[in-house]
Amino acid sequence: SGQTYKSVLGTYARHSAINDWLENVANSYSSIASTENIGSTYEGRTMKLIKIGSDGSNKPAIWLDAGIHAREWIAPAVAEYIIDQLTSRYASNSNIRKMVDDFDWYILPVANPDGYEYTHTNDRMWRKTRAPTNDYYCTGSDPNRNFDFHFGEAGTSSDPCSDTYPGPRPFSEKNTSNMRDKINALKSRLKMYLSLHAYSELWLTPWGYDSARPADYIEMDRVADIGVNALKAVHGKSFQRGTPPAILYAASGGSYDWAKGVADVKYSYTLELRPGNDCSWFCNGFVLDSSQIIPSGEEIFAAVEAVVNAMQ
Ligand code: ING
Ligand code: ZN
Repeated sequence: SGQTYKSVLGTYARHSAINDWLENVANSYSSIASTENIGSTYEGRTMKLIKIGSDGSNKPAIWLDAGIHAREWIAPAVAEYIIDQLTSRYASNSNIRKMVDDFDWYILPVANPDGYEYTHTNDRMWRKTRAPTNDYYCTGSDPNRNFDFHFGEAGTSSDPCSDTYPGPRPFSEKNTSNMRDKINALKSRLKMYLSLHAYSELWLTPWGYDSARPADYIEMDRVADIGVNALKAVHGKSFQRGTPPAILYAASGGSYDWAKGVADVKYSYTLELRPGNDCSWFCNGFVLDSSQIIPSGEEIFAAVEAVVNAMQ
């Protein structure tokens, strides 16, 4: 009725359309949802966060971000699915009502808006930010190497032209420093930090920087196991769980390592969404048909619900 916005659900939408849709969700479900601009990017785009939670002060909180890497389009689309589930089904589904009554959810669906837009307009395979480096010919730092925890160690390159260039210094990128400031403001309430990436179908436990294990690794792994089992029950996908050095590659300065190691968020995971590594040489895992968005959203939402219920 007179709505001029277009739903982004099930599509790979542009950043401005996603921001407009977030405003519409907040207006449509204003008793449980509100948006907040956590800052702007190098190119001046607004980083819009949606908070979903029913009334109550000092509630435990969950953070979820997606799209730190520009080309991983499935991740923002799945974050949008989760936002829609938590809001549109709050009134009718008792499990969802409990999730929103018990926790405040802070969801940032596009954590690297400049890079994301660049993948729509110029280079589908762009990964990094779009801020200049000290090399005139090479743009962008890897935002998932730019956090201030073991900065510039494993899995990084000092070459600004590299896709894993961590930046000149920790939090040199506006999108990561905006995330830092908001997470720090919430941090005593944050019980879980989730970061959506793609691809390979992995549930990554801390740490990413090194094969050292956190003191509570057994508990991290227990809850991750509950997540991958709930995920598999939806469409049969088997996500492998483990630390990046054990099942992928070591990489330092990642957001989830910082969330656990510095912001002290106990449960911290990075998820690598669909597709798996089973496509052959002619397919590109970052280019996933949009028919996969809703099934991916369904399985990830079930997993998120399960891990939130499993936290101690
Ligand atoms: N993968 C992640 C990356 O940033 C990762 C994997 C995350 C490793 C966090 C270590 C720590 O390289 C993708 N696809 O981006
Ligand atoms: Zn990524």
